Amino acid sequence: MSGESQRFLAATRLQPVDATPVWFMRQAGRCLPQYRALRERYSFLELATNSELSADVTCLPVDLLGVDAAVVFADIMLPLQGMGVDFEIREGTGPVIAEPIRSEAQVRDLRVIPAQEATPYLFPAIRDARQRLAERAGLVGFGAAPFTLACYLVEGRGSRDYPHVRSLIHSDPELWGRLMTTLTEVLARYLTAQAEAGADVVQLFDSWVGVLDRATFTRHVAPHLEALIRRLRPMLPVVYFSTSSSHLLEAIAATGPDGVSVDWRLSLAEAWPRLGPGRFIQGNLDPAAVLAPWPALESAAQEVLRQAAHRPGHIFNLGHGVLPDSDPDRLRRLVELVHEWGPSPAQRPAS
Ligand code: 1CP
Repeated sequence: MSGESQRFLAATRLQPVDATPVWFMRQAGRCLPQYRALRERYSFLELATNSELSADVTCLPVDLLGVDAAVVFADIMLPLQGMGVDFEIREGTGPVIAEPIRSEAQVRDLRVIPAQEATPYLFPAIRDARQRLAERAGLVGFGAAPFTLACYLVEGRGSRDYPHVRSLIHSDPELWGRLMTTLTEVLARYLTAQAEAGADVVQLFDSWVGVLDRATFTRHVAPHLEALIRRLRPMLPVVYFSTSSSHLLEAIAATGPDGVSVDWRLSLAEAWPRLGPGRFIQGNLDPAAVLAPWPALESAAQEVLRQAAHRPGHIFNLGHGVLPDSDPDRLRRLVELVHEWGPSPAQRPAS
């Protein structure tokens, strides 16, 4: 086995690994002092739209934490830059859309242009990071899933339960469908271009899908998700992430992702059979456990590994992003713990 990218990629193919691969969502842009120092000098968007700095930040956690995969330093909102949607990333709040998209005319005016024109800085950053990482780590490209991008567009900013979004689905399902079709096309282009630039897998972040009931998800969201996944899968593995969505798990699996990232609310032992055979699983330590004293963190991490039970296709991760107050030394120690947990049974020498 020649390197950690092999370990990560082997797990996405459900092949035996020498140790469980591990990376952390939001590992680049939150708790690392080196990232914070860069943020003193540049805004988030200045960093993300500068190919060289973006590649630097992408690679930081591999050097500092020893993780087996890097996640491209970008954001789920970036494709909106090519759609003619004005937004800002506000400190402490996150994305804010200048004029939330709720009318027929606004949906009609959304532009669909080639990804290279919409986000030209991103693809050189991916090519550069891919080259710098070489065999040391896999490279995870990402975008929002269509529903979560629609959440920001329609609601205008993050929300606890997205009432305007749910109301639009029910009051004008036809307009909702058109919005989702447009977003699916934009995301297919955006993620295809990431695959072509050198991403090894792509992750679809559907952070807020848990606000939907199963019937609404199945009827108004799943067909678009399935169409997006179908476009991407011939090129590379697709992993789907969501939170508070255990009521949707079977419906999510039916949309066809290669892997599913599960949050901490559901144990891996319970999630695995519900997702069915042939999928890799990422997860699912509670990010808040990283803030606890080491013995508590250690036992919480061991519990996740026990639940995974060396099934082929486990990639250790948190159940949601790294919390900003996490100590990087803790994360580094956590990576060591996961790697020391031991190889999958197929790789153990016969005794
Ligand atoms: O390690 C990394 O930071 C990797 C790059 C990355 C990723 C994977 C960023 C940079 N954002 C994301 C994904 C992302 N962005 C998600 C999905 C994951 C999740 O649920 O956490 C979501 C919902 C967003 C939207 C977004 N962008 C938020 C969340 C706001 C909310 O409604 O809760 C925020 C704060 C941003 C801005 C942003 N994106 C990334 C960074 C580093 C930042 C913060 C900028 C800063 O103030 O420094």
